[in-house]
Amino acid sequence: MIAIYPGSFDPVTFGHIDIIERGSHLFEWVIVAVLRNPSKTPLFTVEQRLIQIRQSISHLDNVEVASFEGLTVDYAKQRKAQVLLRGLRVLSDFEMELQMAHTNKTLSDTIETVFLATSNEYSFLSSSVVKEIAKFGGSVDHLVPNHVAIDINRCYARN
Ligand code: COD
Repeated sequence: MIAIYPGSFDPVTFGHIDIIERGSHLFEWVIVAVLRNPSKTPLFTVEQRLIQIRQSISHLDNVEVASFEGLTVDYAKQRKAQVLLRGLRVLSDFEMELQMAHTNKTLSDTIETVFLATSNEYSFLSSSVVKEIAKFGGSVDHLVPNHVAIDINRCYARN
């Protein structure tokens, strides 16, 4: 079974990587799909994020990293994926994720959303938290892979 793990990944964190690793044990093939969203101003370009994620998951041989535009379900159909993989951290995630899952179900009846609960140690972790800490000069070494921390520090050092 093929699963798509869609997201912004701006930047990828240990929380995302944990979901990817666990998803790779459950599904034959996992496609980490970075949305090209022209209405958002990300910290990293899609191309930078693709490189960051690829370096982070190079130890997994059934995971691919790609970008997509438009609706996630359309991309899933195009890639012949049956599952949308999503992570759940806190109750507020659940509300948003459930709404998204229901919306996607109305768009495609054949694609199911599967949720993985965050591992305890990453339950507080989000890309926004990482950016906030780095912006104010804190260390993010324990939250993202080393190559991503270097990219983030370079970004904020310039600003
Ligand atoms: N532990 C576990 N899971 C985590 C953690 C963590 N520490 N951090 C993040 N996650 C999970 C998130 O809950 C999410 O499931 C996933 O990782 C990705 O997170 P983000 O923040 O990088 O990405 P999102 O949630 O901003 O991605 C949103 C999409 C791009 C998937 C969504 O906007 C989308 O599908 N857009 C395309 C248009 C579309 O199809 N719209 C209709 C559906 S509403």
